[in-house]
Amino acid sequence: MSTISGPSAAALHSLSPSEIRFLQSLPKAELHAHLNGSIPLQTLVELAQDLPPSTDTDNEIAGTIERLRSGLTLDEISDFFPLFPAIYALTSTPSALSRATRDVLDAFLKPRNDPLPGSIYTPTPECAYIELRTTPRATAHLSRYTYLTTVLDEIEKFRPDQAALIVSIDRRMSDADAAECVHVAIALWDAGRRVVGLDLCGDPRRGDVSTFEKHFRRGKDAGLSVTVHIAETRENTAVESRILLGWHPDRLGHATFLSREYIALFFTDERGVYKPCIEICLSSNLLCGTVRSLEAHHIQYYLANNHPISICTDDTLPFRTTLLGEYALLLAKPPLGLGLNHEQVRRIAQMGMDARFGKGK
Ligand code: 6MZ
Repeated sequence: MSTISGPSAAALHSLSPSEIRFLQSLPKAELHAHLNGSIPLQTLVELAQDLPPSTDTDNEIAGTIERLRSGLTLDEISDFFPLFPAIYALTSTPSALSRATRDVLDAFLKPRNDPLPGSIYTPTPECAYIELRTTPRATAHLSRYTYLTTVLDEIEKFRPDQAALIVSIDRRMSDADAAECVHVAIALWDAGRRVVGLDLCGDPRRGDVSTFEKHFRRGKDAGLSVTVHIAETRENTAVESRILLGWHPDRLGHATFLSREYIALFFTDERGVYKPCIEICLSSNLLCGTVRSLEAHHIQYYLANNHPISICTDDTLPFRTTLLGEYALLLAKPPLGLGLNHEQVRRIAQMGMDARFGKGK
């Protein structure tokens, strides 16, 4: 199976060679990519082959790989999160985590040969810059500190203007686990490692976001930037969004169901300058069923209101996409894409570059 076969594949296939070359030529920033959701399928297959047999996990791993191979369909967003225990079983040693991180970074930063399967387009990197995010896990083989240094060792093989790390806190975490993640993130940032921010992620139907406020404040006070997954589903959105916007995050992930009332209330401070960039993940939203169609997608509102956005992949493997594919969704004519013109797409790519946390590092 090609790595790209979701909604973005049809958009990409509909473009002319010169339109694809145009998209390839734009300097693009990938600001919302989860490490464990972006591992190439072939890497997962090989990591599974390397794993010693275990009756506890073998079936689950084989089943998850098969679902990913055959092109995952989801009935709703909560069907998405059960993919991760099997993937996590494959990335829980230092060597497997290094390998996975390396392959993810290579997929984004090394020239790709296959923007369209079977085509002969010039190999070009997916993006100029990536802020890869991941949730530090403590496993039998890794502490949270070692987890993050293992990932950072791979990230720091690239230049600072190419790759940086965002540390994710999963909203299903206990208070003590979240505190530890932030503590380690700050220690690494203070030590000059290439950590640039914190993220709040995880199943939006789980956890109480208010419990994380003190940890995110600590990170912000230490100098880290902050992004949060916000209003990804309709449930709890009003109460949660008010809490999360109160943290004044530097960027917002998804913001699908953010109400116009809150946008009016929060997106202008006394100087009228608080306009956090919205990380937009088109294929993710379509495949998780949180957005019905591109026509109904909240990107339309943000574009019409000249609000900064950044185009991102979220999880390339389950959403069967690439960053080029997500940009194809902007340029392709409706109903396959949004039908934006070259100048609009160029401006969107620039907005993503402008919203990097790692600009100063
Ligand atoms: C919320 C998501 C997500 O961190 O282990 N994750 N959280 N919404 C999404 N959109 C569909 N996609 C991924 O990568 C996997 C973790 O990222 C979060 C989930 O918590 C998932 O367990 P890392 O590298």
